[in-house]
This record gives sequence, structure tokens and C-alpha cells, in this order.
Amino acid sequence: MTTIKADPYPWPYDASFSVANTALVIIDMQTDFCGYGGYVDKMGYDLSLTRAPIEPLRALLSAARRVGLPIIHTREGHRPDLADLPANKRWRSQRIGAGIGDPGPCGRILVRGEPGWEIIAELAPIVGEAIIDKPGKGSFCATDLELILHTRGIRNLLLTGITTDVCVHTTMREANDRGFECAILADCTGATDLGNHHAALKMVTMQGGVFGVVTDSRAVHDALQAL
Ligand code: C5J
Repeated sequence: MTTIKADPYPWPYDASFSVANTALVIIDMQTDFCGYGGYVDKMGYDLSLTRAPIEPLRALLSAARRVGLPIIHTREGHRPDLADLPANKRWRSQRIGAGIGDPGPCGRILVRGEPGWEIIAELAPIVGEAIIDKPGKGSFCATDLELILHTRGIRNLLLTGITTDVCVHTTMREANDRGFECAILADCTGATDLGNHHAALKMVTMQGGVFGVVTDSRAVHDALQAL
């Protein structure tokens, strides 16, 4: 057991970091959020910001696989009949020109089974890695993530993926309120706006670590080596 260098305290709080009780959570690294022709692209945002975490994440994922750290992937998306798509979420997406459920260059936007909804090839899950399908921003809402974590004895979460200020932050807040010890990785996350990325990271460090800590992949690589 060891700790990871982080802000505002060495993580986890009880120095319990080990492959037995910690998971690497990779949130929504889907074409719709970081690929050409996907949802974020259709909304007109700068894709380089949501693609920035791909390379650091790829290196971290392979290190995590080497040491046997549990890995959990999430995907945001809706049923093909859109039965789980709240009307206001659909309306807002249509308003910005990227209607969820509408056809696009990568298939129907944010619909399960469509090419745009798939996790990008660079970070594709392999057998044995859990995949959580979620209709909302948080990974705990309407999913079995909490049950899976409890069943596996996982209480520390390394949070990565996109977007920092939306799905990663919502998941971090949900996890923190459930008693999980969370770290968010600055270089393995990205937002549709750079200011929001930095603000979301800063929020975590307030009040002594109000939602946990901020760290980066270098610190996690170092800790994995020390294990
Ligand atoms: C958003 C996400 N931004 N994965 N989803 O709608 O952050």
C-alpha cells in the first residue's frame, strides 16, 4: 500500500492505494465526445481539447493493465427508442444543432450501438473490464456501478476521461457523496472549454479537498511502480 502525490493531500487519505481496492475509471472516451463528426464536433467545440487526454490515458491504461488494476469504462448514450432521454436534454441538444437521436456523420447522435457512441479504438475495453452504460452525466445514476464497486471491494477511484466539468465532475461528486475516495487526473481529462477544465480541477482542491484530490498520470505511474 502506498500514496500518490496529489493536491491538496497525498492520496488516498488513509495511504491505502493498492490494486486490490482501487479502480481506474475512464469516462465517456467515445467518438461522440472526441471524434470527428460526433456530438461535440457537431456542437462546434474545439476537438483538440477533448482529444488531449487520449495519449496520456493510453499510456496509463496499458500500465494499469500490466499491474492488474481494475478498469471501468463508461459510455453516455440512450436507447434507440429514446425512452431514457429526458425531453429537456433532447430539446437543448437540438437547440445547439446536435440533436440527440438525430442522424449525423457517425450515426444517430449519442444512441447506443451507433458508431459515434462507441469508445474510441485507442482506448477500447478488453475482456474483463467493466463497461457502464449511463443515460446521464453521472456514472452512478441509473447504473449498477455502485454495486460493482462494493462487490469488488473497491473504495478508491482514479477518475479520467471527458468531459472534466460535466461527466467526470458529476461522477466525482456522486462517488464522493457515497464515501468513495476520489482522485481526478489533470492530464487524463479534458473539457470543451479550457477555462472550465482548469476551474473544475480547482474546485476539487477547495475546502481541504472537497471532492477528493487532483493528480496526474506521472504521479500514478510513479505509485504503480512503487507498489
Ligand atoms: C457531456 C460528458 N458533456 N461526457 N457529456 O455532455 O461530459
